[in-house]
Amino acid sequence: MNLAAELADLAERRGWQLRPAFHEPGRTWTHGEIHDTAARAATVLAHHSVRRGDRVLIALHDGSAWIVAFLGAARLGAVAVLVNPDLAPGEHAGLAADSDPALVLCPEGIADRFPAPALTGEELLREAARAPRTEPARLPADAPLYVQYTSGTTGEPKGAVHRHRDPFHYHRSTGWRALRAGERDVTLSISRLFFAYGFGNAFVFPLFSGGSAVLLPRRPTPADVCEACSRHGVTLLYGVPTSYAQLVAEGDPASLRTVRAAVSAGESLNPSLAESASGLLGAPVLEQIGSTEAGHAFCANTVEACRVGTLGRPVDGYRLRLTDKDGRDVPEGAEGRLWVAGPTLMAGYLNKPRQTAQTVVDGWLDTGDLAVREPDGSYVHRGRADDLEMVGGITVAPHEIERILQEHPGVLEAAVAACPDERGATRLRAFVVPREDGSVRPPGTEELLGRLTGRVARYKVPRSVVFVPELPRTPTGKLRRFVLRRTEGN
Ligand code: 3SK
Repeated sequence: MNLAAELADLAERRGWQLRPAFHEPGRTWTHGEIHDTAARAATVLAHHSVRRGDRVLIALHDGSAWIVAFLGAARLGAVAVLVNPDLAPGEHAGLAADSDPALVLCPEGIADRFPAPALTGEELLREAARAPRTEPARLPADAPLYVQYTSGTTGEPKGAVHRHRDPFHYHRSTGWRALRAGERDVTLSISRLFFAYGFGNAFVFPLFSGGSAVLLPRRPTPADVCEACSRHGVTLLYGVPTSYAQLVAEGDPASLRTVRAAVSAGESLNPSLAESASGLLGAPVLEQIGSTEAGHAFCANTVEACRVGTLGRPVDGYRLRLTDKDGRDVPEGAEGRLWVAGPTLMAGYLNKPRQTAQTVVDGWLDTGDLAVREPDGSYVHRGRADDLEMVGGITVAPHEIERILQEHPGVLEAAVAACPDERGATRLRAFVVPREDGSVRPPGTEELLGRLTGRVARYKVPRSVVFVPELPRTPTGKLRRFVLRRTEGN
């Protein structure tokens, strides 16, 4: 099989050629144009010495060149390495050293960061317009298709390898069964194409369902989201909790009327934020969880069944387990470490057999998350297993405290970290983003800390509260707690 060829055949069989596939500023590409240009882009890549099995590093901003580069590489049997174009020079050099690409596709002006020859997206599209089509390489279904780097909240990036067959499952279990993504849908994903979440949302689902996606070169602001929604009639919006918080503060409900469902991932979604975002959009906000190593979502709320405050149920084809510290299954209602088994677990981390063996054990992927299974089969996220703060020699799970702070209607987001006080001792400090849309009175320190009294042990009550406009996060929306820990003050 070959993913690029299968998608092109699907578009032909279903008569999608003239339907819009990708809207970028200034141009809409149809499904037919995308697949035809990709078949020609494969020839361009071959002219630039890319062979079956070689890697092609794609560090382009979201747009048609990204899509065509990915499908062109897949058609040849080459492996796309998906990289954030906005990384620092040393970070790009590190990923290129790890993945050893035969060719790099990157924006103008940064080619000298990479030892391999490079083309810009504009050059690829220009050369593809004149090139003949290349026949697809016939590959086994488990041939490697792409490498996606985990962004990581700390530590070195690891490249998860996924196969040609994996996107079929992403679409069947999440795109179709959870979201009913179809021909009439217009997608907007805050998460970029090089992330697992954005890749499924804005590349896989539209191509498998005959719908379309809006591709913006930069991560959209709330004003961009509103503009894209009114211009293109977006029906499926994919964001992270912070983007929904910003949209609630600044979004214009009239321009968001076409949204039929919104999805939130990357971090736990505070139920009061879910309610206000849902009120703004007039549509459900469906929380889900996935990972780069699993490829896409493995537990999700669906358009047919959504329970706010939960991650929903395992998506079709995936199984979940919760274990205690000795690896034994925990009973319903008890917190445990979350493992997932399913058809799209990564083939492994590139060049890292030891880390692969630590992460995938007997076909089960260690997600590093903590969760509880409820009687109705839904899962509730309880933070990261390694996300523990140490105060006075005692470990504290910040998630437990944050959940209570976030129950206050005037709190948009809250995070807790162990920070040094003026004497150098470590104290818990809460960082709170107040809701500033005028709908509720902002909370005071006493009031917030008072909510914790009696609900958590005294040593878990933060010594101070700092009000901040936003929390430091990775581009996928995960909290960078280590940045908070470095904050000085009382
Ligand atoms: O970050 C997540 O939880 C996620 C959700 C859906 C798909 C992919 C990812 C990484």
